Amino acid sequence: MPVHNADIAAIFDEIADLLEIQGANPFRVRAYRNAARTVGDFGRDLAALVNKGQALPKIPGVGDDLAGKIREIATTGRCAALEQLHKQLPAAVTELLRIPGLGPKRVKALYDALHVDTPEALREAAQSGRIRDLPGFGEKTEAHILEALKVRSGEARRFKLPVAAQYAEALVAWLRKIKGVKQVEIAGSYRRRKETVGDIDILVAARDGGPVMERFTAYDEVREVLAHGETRASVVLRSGLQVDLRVVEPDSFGAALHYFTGSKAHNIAVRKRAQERGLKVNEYGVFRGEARVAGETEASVFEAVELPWIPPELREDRGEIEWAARAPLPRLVERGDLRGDLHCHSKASDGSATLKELAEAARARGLEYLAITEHSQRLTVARGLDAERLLKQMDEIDRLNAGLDGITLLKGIEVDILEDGRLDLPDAVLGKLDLVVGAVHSHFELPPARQMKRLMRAIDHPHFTLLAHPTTRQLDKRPALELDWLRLIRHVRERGCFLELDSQPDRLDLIDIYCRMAKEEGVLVAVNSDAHRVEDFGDLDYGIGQARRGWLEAKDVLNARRLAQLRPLLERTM
Ligand code: DGT
Ligand code: CA
Ligand code: CA
Repeated sequence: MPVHNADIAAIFDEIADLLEIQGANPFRVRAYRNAARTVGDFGRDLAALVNKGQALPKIPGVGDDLAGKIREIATTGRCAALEQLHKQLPAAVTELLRIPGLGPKRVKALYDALHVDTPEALREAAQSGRIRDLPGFGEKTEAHILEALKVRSGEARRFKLPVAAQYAEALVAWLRKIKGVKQVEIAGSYRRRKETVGDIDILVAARDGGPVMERFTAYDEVREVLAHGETRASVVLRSGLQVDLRVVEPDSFGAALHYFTGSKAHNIAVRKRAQERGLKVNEYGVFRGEARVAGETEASVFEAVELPWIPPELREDRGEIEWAARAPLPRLVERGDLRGDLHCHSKASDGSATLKELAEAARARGLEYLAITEHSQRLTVARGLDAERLLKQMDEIDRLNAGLDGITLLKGIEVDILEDGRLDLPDAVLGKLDLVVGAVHSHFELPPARQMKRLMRAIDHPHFTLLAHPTTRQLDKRPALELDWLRLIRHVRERGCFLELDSQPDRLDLIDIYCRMAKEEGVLVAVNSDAHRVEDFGDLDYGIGQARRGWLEAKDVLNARRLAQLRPLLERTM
Protein backbone atom coordinates (compact mmCIF):
# COMPACT_ATOMS: atom_id res chain seq x y z
CA MET A 1 0.00 0.00 0.00
CA PRO A 2 1.58 3.28 -1.04
CA VAL A 3 1.62 5.96 1.65
CA HIS A 4 0.36 9.35 0.50
CA ASN A 5 1.04 12.71 2.06
CA ALA A 6 -2.62 12.70 3.09
CA ASP A 7 -2.07 9.48 5.07
CA ILE A 8 0.82 11.03 6.95
CA ALA A 9 -1.27 14.11 7.60
CA ALA A 10 -4.15 11.97 8.92
CA ILE A 11 -1.84 10.26 11.38
CA PHE A 12 -0.49 13.61 12.63
CA ASP A 13 -4.03 14.89 12.98
CA GLU A 14 -5.07 11.88 14.99
CA ILE A 15 -2.05 12.25 17.24
CA ALA A 16 -3.01 15.89 17.79
CA ASP A 17 -6.59 14.86 18.64
CA LEU A 18 -5.51 12.21 21.12
CA LEU A 19 -2.93 14.48 22.76
CA GLU A 20 -5.56 17.15 23.14
CA ILE A 21 -7.91 14.69 24.81
CA GLN A 22 -5.12 13.69 27.17
CA GLY A 23 -4.68 17.34 28.07
CA ALA A 24 -1.14 17.51 26.66
CA ASN A 25 0.83 20.71 26.21
CA PRO A 26 -1.10 22.87 23.70
CA PHE A 27 2.12 23.73 21.85
CA ARG A 28 2.79 20.08 21.18
CA VAL A 29 -0.76 19.61 19.94
CA ARG A 30 -0.43 22.59 17.65
CA ALA A 31 2.91 21.36 16.30
CA TYR A 32 1.23 18.15 15.10
CA ARG A 33 -1.72 20.01 13.67
CA ASN A 34 0.44 22.45 11.74
CA ALA A 35 2.63 19.63 10.47
CA ALA A 36 -0.49 17.76 9.34
CA ARG A 37 -1.59 20.75 7.28
CA THR A 38 1.83 21.41 5.75
CA VAL A 39 2.46 17.77 4.89
CA GLY A 40 -1.07 17.35 3.51
CA ASP A 41 -0.56 20.25 1.11
CA PHE A 42 3.07 19.50 0.30
CA GLY A 43 3.70 19.40 -3.44
CA ARG A 44 5.98 16.35 -3.57
CA ASP A 45 5.31 12.77 -2.57
CA LEU A 46 7.28 12.40 0.66
CA ALA A 47 6.97 8.62 0.93
CA ALA A 48 8.30 8.24 -2.60
CA LEU A 49 11.36 10.34 -1.72
CA VAL A 50 12.02 8.35 1.45
CA ASN A 51 11.61 5.02 -0.31
CA LYS A 52 14.04 6.10 -3.03
CA GLY A 53 16.55 6.74 -0.24
CA GLN A 54 16.55 10.51 -0.73
CA ALA A 55 16.74 13.04 2.07
CA LEU A 56 13.54 14.77 3.10
CA PRO A 57 13.32 18.36 1.87
CA LYS A 58 13.08 21.14 4.42
CA ILE A 59 9.43 21.39 5.46
CA PRO A 60 8.40 24.42 7.49
CA GLY A 61 7.36 23.44 11.00
CA VAL A 62 8.76 19.90 10.69
CA GLY A 63 11.75 19.39 12.93
CA ASP A 64 13.92 16.32 13.42
CA ASP A 65 11.37 14.51 15.56
CA LEU A 66 8.54 14.89 13.07
CA ALA A 67 10.82 14.17 10.11
CA GLY A 68 11.70 10.89 11.83
CA LYS A 69 8.03 10.05 12.12
CA ILE A 70 7.48 10.85 8.44
CA ARG A 71 10.26 8.40 7.52
CA GLU A 72 8.77 5.80 9.84
CA ILE A 73 5.28 6.16 8.34
CA ALA A 74 6.65 6.24 4.79
CA THR A 75 8.50 2.97 5.21
CA THR A 76 6.17 1.03 7.53
CA GLY A 77 2.78 2.68 7.06
CA ARG A 78 2.57 2.87 10.86
CA CYS A 79 3.53 5.19 13.68
CA ALA A 80 4.61 3.86 17.08
CA ALA A 81 3.72 7.13 18.83
CA LEU A 82 0.12 6.87 17.63
CA GLU A 83 -0.10 3.24 18.66
CA GLN A 84 1.19 4.19 22.09
CA LEU A 85 -1.57 6.77 22.43
CA HIS A 86 -4.18 4.22 21.36
CA LYS A 87 -3.01 2.01 24.22
CA GLN A 88 -3.26 4.84 26.72
CA LEU A 89 -6.77 5.89 25.79
CA PRO A 90 -9.91 3.75 25.75
CA ALA A 91 -11.05 2.39 22.40
CA ALA A 92 -14.26 4.41 22.62
CA VAL A 93 -12.25 7.61 22.26
CA THR A 94 -10.92 6.58 18.87
CA GLU A 95 -14.40 5.40 17.97
CA LEU A 96 -15.86 8.75 19.00
CA LEU A 97 -13.30 10.71 17.03
CA ARG A 98 -14.32 8.90 13.87
CA ILE A 99 -17.86 10.24 14.18
CA PRO A 100 -18.19 13.16 11.78
CA GLY A 101 -18.82 16.36 13.68
CA LEU A 102 -17.28 15.25 16.97
CA GLY A 103 -13.95 16.99 17.48
CA PRO A 104 -11.50 16.32 20.30
CA LYS A 105 -13.06 18.95 22.59
CA ARG A 106 -16.48 17.32 22.51
CA VAL A 107 -14.99 13.85 22.72
CA LYS A 108 -13.04 14.92 25.80
CA ALA A 109 -16.19 16.37 27.33
CA LEU A 110 -18.05 13.09 26.72
CA TYR A 111 -15.25 11.04 28.10
CA ASP A 112 -14.73 13.19 31.21
CA ALA A 113 -18.42 13.50 32.06
CA LEU A 114 -19.66 10.00 31.31
CA HIS A 115 -16.53 7.85 31.68
CA VAL A 116 -17.53 5.84 28.64
CA ASP A 117 -14.63 3.63 27.75
CA THR A 118 -16.12 1.17 25.27
CA PRO A 119 -18.33 1.68 22.22
CA GLU A 120 -21.03 -0.33 24.04
CA ALA A 121 -20.96 2.05 27.00
CA LEU A 122 -21.18 4.96 24.60
CA ARG A 123 -24.18 3.46 22.86
CA GLU A 124 -25.82 2.75 26.19
CA ALA A 125 -25.29 6.38 27.26
CA ALA A 126 -26.81 7.66 24.03
CA GLN A 127 -29.77 5.30 24.17
CA SER A 128 -30.62 6.22 27.74
CA GLY A 129 -30.58 9.92 26.88
CA ARG A 130 -27.60 10.86 29.05
CA ILE A 131 -25.73 12.64 26.28
CA ARG A 132 -28.39 15.20 25.39
CA ASP A 133 -28.15 16.76 28.89
CA LEU A 134 -24.44 17.49 28.75
CA PRO A 135 -23.55 21.15 28.18
CA GLY A 136 -22.99 21.76 24.48
CA PHE A 137 -24.78 18.56 23.45
CA GLY A 138 -28.39 17.97 22.53
CA GLU A 139 -30.86 15.51 21.11
CA LYS A 140 -29.50 15.98 17.65
CA THR A 141 -25.90 15.17 18.58
CA GLU A 142 -27.09 12.21 20.59
CA ALA A 143 -29.04 10.81 17.64
CA HIS A 144 -26.03 11.46 15.45
CA ILE A 145 -23.78 9.45 17.74
CA LEU A 146 -26.21 6.53 17.81
CA GLU A 147 -26.48 6.57 14.05
CA ALA A 148 -22.72 6.67 13.62
CA LEU A 149 -22.28 3.76 16.03
CA LYS A 150 -24.77 1.74 14.03
CA VAL A 151 -22.96 2.41 10.80
CA ARG A 152 -19.66 1.42 12.37
CA SER A 153 -21.03 -1.83 13.74
CA GLY A 154 -22.50 -2.66 10.35
CA GLU A 155 -25.92 -2.65 11.97
CA ALA A 156 -27.40 0.09 9.83
CA ARG A 157 -29.42 -1.96 7.45
CA ARG A 158 -30.63 -0.59 4.20
CA PHE A 159 -33.99 -1.77 2.99
CA LYS A 160 -34.81 -2.70 -0.57
CA LEU A 161 -37.56 -0.65 -2.13
CA PRO A 162 -40.39 -3.22 -2.10
CA VAL A 163 -39.74 -4.05 1.55
CA ALA A 164 -39.70 -0.39 2.50
CA ALA A 165 -42.81 0.18 0.39
CA GLN A 166 -44.71 -2.47 2.23
CA TYR A 167 -44.22 -0.79 5.61
CA ALA A 168 -44.25 2.81 4.46
CA GLU A 169 -47.39 2.71 2.32
CA ALA A 170 -49.43 1.12 5.11
CA LEU A 171 -48.26 3.74 7.58
CA VAL A 172 -49.02 6.56 5.15
CA ALA A 173 -52.55 5.26 4.57
CA TRP A 174 -53.04 5.29 8.33
CA LEU A 175 -51.67 8.83 8.71
CA ARG A 176 -53.94 10.11 5.93
CA LYS A 177 -56.95 9.22 8.06
CA ILE A 178 -55.99 11.58 10.90
CA LYS A 179 -58.29 14.55 11.27
CA GLY A 180 -56.75 17.83 10.18
CA VAL A 181 -54.14 16.18 7.94
CA LYS A 182 -54.12 17.86 4.55
CA GLN A 183 -51.32 16.06 2.75
CA VAL A 184 -48.94 13.17 3.37
CA GLU A 185 -45.94 12.35 1.19
CA ILE A 186 -42.96 10.07 1.50
CA ALA A 187 -39.79 12.05 0.78
CA GLY A 188 -36.11 11.06 1.04
CA SER A 189 -34.35 8.39 -0.98
CA TYR A 190 -37.64 6.52 -1.26
CA ARG A 191 -39.11 9.27 -3.38
CA ARG A 192 -35.94 9.45 -5.45
CA ARG A 193 -36.43 5.72 -6.14
CA LYS A 194 -33.02 4.77 -4.89
CA GLU A 195 -32.69 0.97 -4.89
CA THR A 196 -32.28 0.84 -1.12
CA VAL A 197 -33.35 3.25 1.60
CA GLY A 198 -31.70 3.89 4.95
CA ASP A 199 -34.91 5.12 6.50
CA ILE A 200 -38.29 6.50 5.52
CA ASP A 201 -38.96 10.23 5.68
CA ILE A 202 -42.61 11.18 5.87
CA LEU A 203 -43.96 14.67 5.56
CA VAL A 204 -47.39 15.73 6.79
CA ALA A 205 -49.15 19.03 6.19
CA ALA A 206 -51.34 20.03 9.13
CA ARG A 207 -51.96 23.15 11.18
CA ASP A 208 -51.66 21.30 14.47
CA GLY A 209 -48.85 18.77 14.86
CA GLY A 210 -49.91 17.41 18.26
CA PRO A 211 -52.54 14.87 17.18
CA VAL A 212 -50.37 13.66 14.30
CA MET A 213 -47.46 12.99 16.65
CA GLU A 214 -49.72 11.14 19.07
CA ARG A 215 -51.12 8.90 16.36
CA PHE A 216 -47.75 8.32 14.75
CA THR A 217 -45.94 7.23 17.90
CA ALA A 218 -48.93 5.06 18.87
CA TYR A 219 -48.92 3.15 15.56
CA ASP A 220 -48.98 -0.50 16.53
CA GLU A 221 -45.98 -1.44 14.39
CA VAL A 222 -43.76 0.89 16.42
CA ARG A 223 -41.10 -0.93 18.41
CA GLU A 224 -39.23 2.06 19.78
CA VAL A 225 -39.75 5.81 19.85
CA LEU A 226 -36.38 7.47 19.29
CA ALA A 227 -37.61 11.06 19.48
CA HIS A 228 -40.97 12.71 20.01
CA GLY A 229 -41.26 16.48 19.67
CA GLU A 230 -43.85 19.06 18.62
CA THR A 231 -43.35 18.77 14.89
CA ARG A 232 -40.94 15.90 14.45
CA ALA A 233 -40.63 12.34 15.64
CA SER A 234 -38.56 9.28 14.84
CA VAL A 235 -39.55 5.71 15.46
CA VAL A 236 -38.23 2.25 14.70
CA LEU A 237 -40.83 -0.19 13.41
CA ARG A 238 -40.82 -3.86 14.39
CA SER A 239 -39.20 -4.63 11.06
CA GLY A 240 -36.20 -2.51 12.11
CA LEU A 241 -37.09 0.20 9.63
CA GLN A 242 -36.68 3.71 11.00
CA VAL A 243 -39.28 6.32 10.11
CA ASP A 244 -38.76 10.05 10.51
CA LEU A 245 -41.89 12.16 10.50
CA ARG A 246 -42.22 15.90 10.12
CA VAL A 247 -45.34 17.99 10.38
CA VAL A 248 -45.33 21.35 8.60
CA GLU A 249 -47.82 24.12 7.94
CA PRO A 250 -49.58 23.70 4.59
CA ASP A 251 -47.88 26.94 3.39
CA SER A 252 -44.48 25.30 3.81
CA PHE A 253 -45.31 21.89 2.41
CA GLY A 254 -43.58 22.35 -0.95
CA ALA A 255 -40.42 23.71 0.63
CA ALA A 256 -40.35 20.90 3.19
CA LEU A 257 -41.03 18.30 0.52
CA HIS A 258 -38.15 19.62 -1.53
CA TYR A 259 -35.83 19.77 1.47
CA PHE A 260 -36.60 16.26 2.74
CA THR A 261 -36.58 14.67 -0.67
CA GLY A 262 -32.93 15.60 -1.03
CA SER A 263 -30.55 14.43 -1.95
CA LYS A 264 -28.43 16.43 0.40
CA ALA A 265 -26.01 17.21 -2.42
CA HIS A 266 -28.87 18.46 -4.59
CA ASN A 267 -30.19 20.61 -1.74
CA ILE A 268 -26.82 22.19 -1.20
CA ALA A 269 -26.57 23.06 -4.90
CA VAL A 270 -30.07 24.59 -4.89
CA ARG A 271 -29.27 26.57 -1.77
CA LYS A 272 -26.16 27.95 -3.43
CA ARG A 273 -28.20 29.00 -6.45
CA ALA A 274 -30.63 30.77 -4.11
CA GLN A 275 -27.81 32.60 -2.36
CA GLU A 276 -26.54 33.85 -5.71
CA ARG A 277 -29.96 35.43 -6.18
CA GLY A 278 -30.06 37.00 -2.72
CA LEU A 279 -32.51 34.35 -1.50
CA LYS A 280 -32.52 31.90 1.38
CA VAL A 281 -34.00 28.41 1.06
CA ASN A 282 -34.85 26.17 3.98
CA GLU A 283 -37.53 23.63 4.86
CA TYR A 284 -40.03 26.43 5.59
CA GLY A 285 -39.83 28.31 2.32
CA VAL A 286 -37.81 30.60 0.10
CA PHE A 287 -37.10 33.99 1.64
CA ARG A 288 -35.89 37.38 0.49
CA GLY A 289 -34.90 38.98 3.75
CA GLU A 290 -37.89 38.40 6.02
CA ALA A 291 -40.34 38.06 3.15
CA ARG A 292 -41.42 34.61 2.04
CA VAL A 293 -41.47 34.39 -1.73
CA ALA A 294 -42.26 30.69 -2.23
CA GLY A 295 -42.84 27.40 -0.46
CA GLU A 296 -46.37 26.14 -0.81
CA THR A 297 -45.51 23.88 -3.72
CA GLU A 298 -42.26 22.33 -4.86
CA ALA A 299 -42.67 23.99 -8.24
CA SER A 300 -42.74 27.40 -6.53
CA VAL A 301 -39.44 26.64 -4.81
CA PHE A 302 -37.77 25.75 -8.10
CA GLU A 303 -39.35 28.72 -9.82
CA ALA A 304 -37.93 31.08 -7.20
CA VAL A 305 -34.42 29.94 -8.15
CA GLU A 306 -35.28 30.14 -11.86
CA LEU A 307 -35.51 26.40 -12.49
CA PRO A 308 -38.24 24.15 -13.80
CA TRP A 309 -39.53 21.44 -11.47
CA ILE A 310 -36.95 18.64 -11.43
CA PRO A 311 -38.15 15.02 -11.07
CA PRO A 312 -37.01 13.53 -7.74
CA GLU A 313 -35.11 10.69 -9.46
CA LEU A 314 -32.71 13.25 -10.94
CA ARG A 315 -31.98 15.06 -7.69
CA GLU A 316 -28.52 13.69 -7.01
CA ASP A 317 -26.48 16.72 -8.03
CA ARG A 318 -25.28 14.87 -11.10
CA GLY A 319 -25.69 17.88 -13.34
CA GLU A 320 -29.48 18.17 -13.24
CA ILE A 321 -29.42 21.75 -11.98
CA GLU A 322 -26.98 23.04 -14.60
CA TRP A 323 -28.93 21.17 -17.27
CA ALA A 324 -32.34 22.45 -16.15
CA ALA A 325 -30.96 26.00 -16.06
CA ARG A 326 -30.16 26.01 -19.76
CA ALA A 327 -32.38 23.44 -21.51
CA PRO A 328 -35.57 21.45 -20.97
CA LEU A 329 -34.97 18.35 -18.87
CA PRO A 330 -35.53 14.97 -20.54
CA ARG A 331 -39.09 13.69 -20.35
CA LEU A 332 -38.21 10.62 -18.32
CA VAL A 333 -39.57 7.23 -19.34
CA GLU A 334 -42.76 6.10 -17.58
CA ARG A 335 -44.17 2.66 -16.99
CA GLY A 336 -46.91 3.43 -19.53
CA ASP A 337 -44.28 3.86 -22.26
CA LEU A 338 -43.34 0.18 -22.13
CA ARG A 339 -44.82 -1.82 -25.04
CA GLY A 340 -43.29 -5.15 -24.19
CA ASP A 341 -40.92 -7.17 -22.06
CA LEU A 342 -37.91 -9.07 -23.37
CA HIS A 343 -37.01 -11.37 -20.49
CA CYS A 344 -39.12 -13.93 -18.59
CA HIS A 345 -39.12 -17.57 -17.52
CA SER A 346 -41.90 -20.17 -17.62
CA LYS A 347 -42.31 -23.54 -15.93
CA ALA A 348 -40.10 -24.99 -18.65
CA SER A 349 -37.05 -23.68 -16.73
CA ASP A 350 -37.28 -22.15 -13.24
CA GLY A 351 -40.50 -20.14 -13.52
CA SER A 352 -43.86 -21.11 -12.07
CA ALA A 353 -46.34 -20.15 -14.82
CA THR A 354 -47.18 -21.61 -18.22
CA LEU A 355 -46.43 -19.69 -21.40
CA LYS A 356 -50.11 -18.90 -21.78
CA GLU A 357 -50.43 -17.60 -18.23
CA LEU A 358 -47.38 -15.38 -18.73
CA ALA A 359 -48.76 -14.05 -22.02
CA GLU A 360 -52.12 -13.21 -20.49
CA ALA A 361 -50.58 -11.57 -17.43
CA ALA A 362 -48.32 -9.43 -19.63
CA ARG A 363 -51.28 -8.41 -21.79
CA ALA A 364 -53.27 -7.52 -18.66
CA ARG A 365 -50.37 -5.22 -17.74
CA GLY A 366 -50.71 -3.38 -21.03
CA LEU A 367 -47.88 -5.07 -22.92
CA GLU A 368 -48.16 -6.07 -26.59
CA TYR A 369 -45.22 -8.46 -26.78
CA LEU A 370 -43.32 -10.74 -24.45
CA ALA A 371 -40.11 -12.64 -25.14
CA ILE A 372 -39.83 -16.05 -23.54
CA THR A 373 -36.22 -16.47 -22.43
CA GLU A 374 -35.62 -19.66 -20.46
CA HIS A 375 -32.24 -20.54 -19.04
CA SER A 376 -29.89 -22.63 -21.17
CA GLN A 377 -28.59 -26.16 -20.52
CA ARG A 378 -25.53 -25.18 -18.45
CA LEU A 379 -27.75 -23.86 -15.66
CA THR A 380 -28.94 -27.28 -14.52
CA VAL A 381 -30.29 -25.98 -11.18
CA ALA A 382 -32.75 -23.89 -13.19
CA ARG A 383 -33.56 -26.82 -15.51
CA GLY A 384 -31.98 -24.94 -18.40
CA LEU A 385 -33.07 -25.93 -21.91
CA ASP A 386 -30.90 -27.84 -24.35
CA ALA A 387 -31.29 -27.38 -28.11
CA GLU A 388 -33.94 -30.03 -28.41
CA ARG A 389 -36.21 -28.65 -25.66
CA LEU A 390 -35.74 -25.12 -27.00
CA LEU A 391 -36.79 -26.17 -30.52
CA LYS A 392 -39.87 -27.81 -29.04
CA GLN A 393 -40.72 -24.65 -27.11
CA MET A 394 -40.39 -22.61 -30.32
CA ASP A 395 -43.05 -24.78 -31.93
CA GLU A 396 -45.26 -24.33 -28.89
CA ILE A 397 -44.87 -20.54 -29.15
CA ASP A 398 -45.93 -20.65 -32.81
CA ARG A 399 -49.05 -22.59 -31.85
CA LEU A 400 -49.84 -20.21 -28.97
CA ASN A 401 -49.32 -17.08 -31.05
CA ALA A 402 -51.87 -18.36 -33.57
CA GLY A 403 -54.48 -18.32 -30.81
CA LEU A 404 -53.47 -15.25 -28.80
CA ASP A 405 -55.07 -11.84 -29.25
CA GLY A 406 -53.48 -8.55 -28.28
CA ILE A 407 -50.09 -9.99 -27.38
CA THR A 408 -47.31 -11.67 -29.32
CA LEU A 409 -44.80 -14.04 -27.79
CA LEU A 410 -41.25 -13.73 -29.08
CA LYS A 411 -38.82 -16.62 -29.16
CA GLY A 412 -35.76 -16.06 -27.05
CA ILE A 413 -33.33 -17.63 -24.63
CA GLU A 414 -31.33 -16.42 -21.68
CA VAL A 415 -28.22 -18.19 -22.77
CA ASP A 416 -25.31 -18.63 -20.40
CA ILE A 417 -22.14 -16.82 -21.32
CA LEU A 418 -19.52 -19.48 -20.61
CA GLU A 419 -16.25 -18.75 -18.84
CA ASP A 420 -14.43 -18.18 -22.14
CA GLY A 421 -17.17 -16.07 -23.72
CA ARG A 422 -18.75 -18.79 -25.85
CA LEU A 423 -22.52 -19.19 -25.67
CA ASP A 424 -24.11 -22.25 -24.11
CA LEU A 425 -26.13 -23.41 -27.18
CA PRO A 426 -25.22 -24.24 -30.80
CA ASP A 427 -25.26 -21.38 -33.33
CA ALA A 428 -27.78 -23.21 -35.50
CA VAL A 429 -30.49 -23.08 -32.86
CA LEU A 430 -29.59 -19.55 -31.66
CA GLY A 431 -30.00 -18.36 -35.25
CA LYS A 432 -33.63 -19.44 -35.32
CA LEU A 433 -34.65 -17.20 -32.36
CA ASP A 434 -36.11 -13.68 -32.43
CA LEU A 435 -33.54 -12.60 -29.88
CA VAL A 436 -30.66 -13.98 -27.85
CA VAL A 437 -30.34 -12.63 -24.32
CA GLY A 438 -26.91 -13.47 -22.93
CA ALA A 439 -26.10 -13.57 -19.23
CA VAL A 440 -23.26 -14.27 -16.82
CA HIS A 441 -24.26 -16.71 -14.08
CA SER A 442 -20.86 -18.04 -13.05
CA HIS A 443 -17.18 -17.11 -12.70
CA PHE A 444 -17.89 -13.66 -11.29
CA GLU A 445 -14.38 -13.52 -9.86
CA LEU A 446 -12.37 -13.55 -13.08
CA PRO A 447 -9.71 -10.84 -13.28
CA PRO A 448 -11.19 -7.75 -14.97
CA ALA A 449 -9.22 -8.19 -18.18
CA ARG A 450 -10.44 -11.76 -18.62
CA GLN A 451 -13.99 -10.85 -17.65
CA MET A 452 -13.94 -8.10 -20.24
CA LYS A 453 -12.64 -10.42 -22.92
CA ARG A 454 -15.34 -12.93 -22.03
CA LEU A 455 -18.14 -10.38 -22.39
CA MET A 456 -16.72 -8.83 -25.58
CA ARG A 457 -16.46 -12.23 -27.16
CA ALA A 458 -20.06 -13.07 -26.26
CA ILE A 459 -21.26 -9.78 -27.74
CA ASP A 460 -19.23 -10.50 -30.89
CA HIS A 461 -21.32 -13.61 -31.47
CA PRO A 462 -23.38 -12.96 -34.60
CA HIS A 463 -26.66 -13.93 -32.91
CA PHE A 464 -26.16 -12.05 -29.64
CA THR A 465 -28.84 -9.38 -29.00
CA LEU A 466 -29.06 -8.23 -25.42
CA LEU A 467 -26.77 -8.42 -22.38
CA ALA A 468 -28.90 -9.34 -19.35
CA HIS A 469 -28.27 -7.83 -15.89
CA PRO A 470 -24.91 -6.55 -17.12
CA THR A 471 -23.08 -5.83 -13.86
CA THR A 472 -24.49 -9.04 -12.22
CA ARG A 473 -24.81 -7.20 -8.90
CA GLN A 474 -27.26 -8.49 -6.34
CA LEU A 475 -28.01 -6.16 -3.45
CA ASP A 476 -26.60 -7.55 -0.15
CA LYS A 477 -25.09 -10.45 -2.05
CA ARG A 478 -22.82 -9.70 -4.93
CA PRO A 479 -21.03 -6.53 -5.98
CA ALA A 480 -21.13 -5.24 -9.53
CA LEU A 481 -18.44 -6.54 -11.88
CA GLU A 482 -15.60 -4.06 -12.05
CA LEU A 483 -15.09 -3.42 -15.72
CA ASP A 484 -14.32 -0.60 -18.09
CA TRP A 485 -18.00 0.04 -18.69
CA LEU A 486 -17.49 2.80 -21.21
CA ARG A 487 -15.44 0.49 -23.37
CA LEU A 488 -17.96 -2.32 -23.02
CA ILE A 489 -20.89 -0.03 -23.81
CA ARG A 490 -19.11 1.20 -26.93
CA HIS A 491 -18.52 -2.39 -27.97
CA VAL A 492 -22.22 -3.14 -27.52
CA ARG A 493 -23.03 -0.21 -29.79
CA GLU A 494 -20.52 -1.25 -32.46
CA ARG A 495 -22.08 -4.70 -32.59
CA GLY A 496 -25.63 -3.34 -32.82
CA CYS A 497 -26.57 -4.95 -29.49
CA PHE A 498 -28.42 -3.70 -26.40
CA LEU A 499 -28.19 -3.67 -22.62
CA GLU A 500 -30.83 -4.82 -20.18
CA LEU A 501 -32.06 -3.13 -17.06
CA ASP A 502 -33.33 -6.09 -15.04
CA SER A 503 -36.21 -4.84 -12.87
CA GLN A 504 -35.96 -7.41 -10.08
CA PRO A 505 -35.69 -5.25 -6.97
CA ASP A 506 -32.57 -6.99 -5.72
CA ARG A 507 -30.84 -6.53 -9.06
CA LEU A 508 -31.92 -3.24 -10.65
CA ASP A 509 -29.12 -3.79 -13.07
CA LEU A 510 -28.14 -1.90 -15.32
CA ILE A 511 -27.32 0.58 -12.53
CA ASP A 512 -28.45 4.20 -13.01
CA ILE A 513 -25.06 5.73 -13.82
CA TYR A 514 -24.41 3.16 -16.55
CA CYS A 515 -27.92 3.70 -17.95
CA ARG A 516 -26.91 7.28 -18.43
CA MET A 517 -23.63 6.25 -19.99
CA ALA A 518 -25.50 3.95 -22.38
CA LYS A 519 -27.84 6.80 -23.32
CA GLU A 520 -24.93 9.13 -23.98
CA GLU A 521 -23.24 6.47 -26.12
CA GLY A 522 -26.41 5.76 -28.07
CA VAL A 523 -27.07 2.26 -26.74
CA LEU A 524 -30.72 1.37 -26.12
CA VAL A 525 -31.64 -0.18 -22.79
CA ALA A 526 -34.39 -2.81 -22.40
CA VAL A 527 -36.28 -2.45 -19.12
CA ASN A 528 -37.28 -6.07 -18.49
CA SER A 529 -39.08 -7.87 -15.68
CA ASP A 530 -37.08 -11.13 -15.66
CA ALA A 531 -40.42 -12.50 -14.41
CA HIS A 532 -40.54 -16.00 -12.95
CA ARG A 533 -44.18 -15.66 -11.81
CA VAL A 534 -47.10 -13.71 -13.22
CA GLU A 535 -46.95 -11.19 -10.35
CA ASP A 536 -43.36 -10.32 -11.25
CA PHE A 537 -44.46 -8.05 -14.09
CA GLY A 538 -45.19 -5.60 -11.26
CA ASP A 539 -41.42 -5.26 -10.79
CA LEU A 540 -41.28 -3.26 -14.00
CA ASP A 541 -42.17 -0.24 -11.84
CA TYR A 542 -38.86 -0.61 -10.00
CA GLY A 543 -36.96 -0.95 -13.25
CA ILE A 544 -38.59 2.24 -14.48
CA GLY A 545 -37.50 4.01 -11.28
CA GLN A 546 -33.88 3.03 -11.88
CA ALA A 547 -34.15 3.94 -15.58
CA ARG A 548 -35.41 7.41 -14.60
CA ARG A 549 -32.50 7.78 -12.17
CA GLY A 550 -30.37 7.04 -15.22
CA TRP A 551 -32.01 9.90 -17.17
CA LEU A 552 -33.59 7.52 -19.71
CA GLU A 553 -36.41 8.73 -21.93
CA ALA A 554 -38.83 6.53 -23.88
CA LYS A 555 -36.65 6.94 -26.96
CA ASP A 556 -33.70 5.42 -25.07
CA VAL A 557 -35.66 2.30 -24.14
CA LEU A 558 -35.68 -0.63 -26.55
CA ASN A 559 -38.99 -2.08 -25.37
CA ALA A 560 -40.75 1.26 -25.50
CA ARG A 561 -40.81 0.54 -29.26
CA ARG A 562 -43.89 -1.00 -30.83
CA LEU A 563 -43.36 -4.54 -32.09
CA ALA A 564 -43.11 -3.43 -35.71
CA GLN A 565 -40.32 -0.98 -34.82
CA LEU A 566 -38.63 -3.49 -32.56
CA ARG A 567 -38.32 -6.32 -35.07
CA PRO A 568 -35.80 -4.66 -37.40
CA LEU A 569 -33.70 -3.61 -34.38
CA LEU A 570 -33.38 -7.25 -33.33
CA GLU A 571 -31.87 -8.16 -36.70
CA ARG A 572 -28.11 -8.17 -36.29
CA THR A 573 -26.43 -6.27 -39.11
CA MET A 574 -22.97 -5.88 -37.60
P1 DGT B 1 -31.27 7.34 3.12
O1 DGT B 1 -32.31 7.52 4.16
O2 DGT B 1 -29.93 7.07 3.66
O3 DGT B 1 -31.65 6.31 2.11
O4 DGT B 1 -31.12 8.72 2.28
P2 DGT B 1 -32.01 10.04 2.34
O5 DGT B 1 -31.64 10.85 1.17
O6 DGT B 1 -33.44 9.71 2.52
O7 DGT B 1 -31.42 10.79 3.59
P3 DGT B 1 -32.00 11.16 5.04
O8 DGT B 1 -33.11 10.26 5.45
O9 DGT B 1 -30.83 11.24 5.94
O10 DGT B 1 -32.53 12.64 4.87
C1 DGT B 1 -33.63 12.93 4.06
C2 DGT B 1 -33.38 14.18 3.29
O11 DGT B 1 -33.30 15.30 4.18
C3 DGT B 1 -32.07 14.20 2.53
O12 DGT B 1 -32.17 13.55 1.28
C4 DGT B 1 -31.84 15.67 2.37
C5 DGT B 1 -32.39 16.25 3.65
N1 DGT B 1 -31.29 16.47 4.59
C6 DGT B 1 -30.97 15.72 5.66
N2 DGT B 1 -29.91 16.24 6.28
C7 DGT B 1 -29.54 17.33 5.60
C8 DGT B 1 -28.51 18.31 5.75
O13 DGT B 1 -27.70 18.26 6.66
N3 DGT B 1 -28.45 19.31 4.81
C9 DGT B 1 -29.33 19.36 3.78
N4 DGT B 1 -29.22 20.35 2.89
N5 DGT B 1 -30.30 18.47 3.61
C10 DGT B 1 -30.41 17.46 4.51
CA1 CA C 1 -34.30 8.55 4.26
CA1 CA D 1 -34.23 10.31 7.58
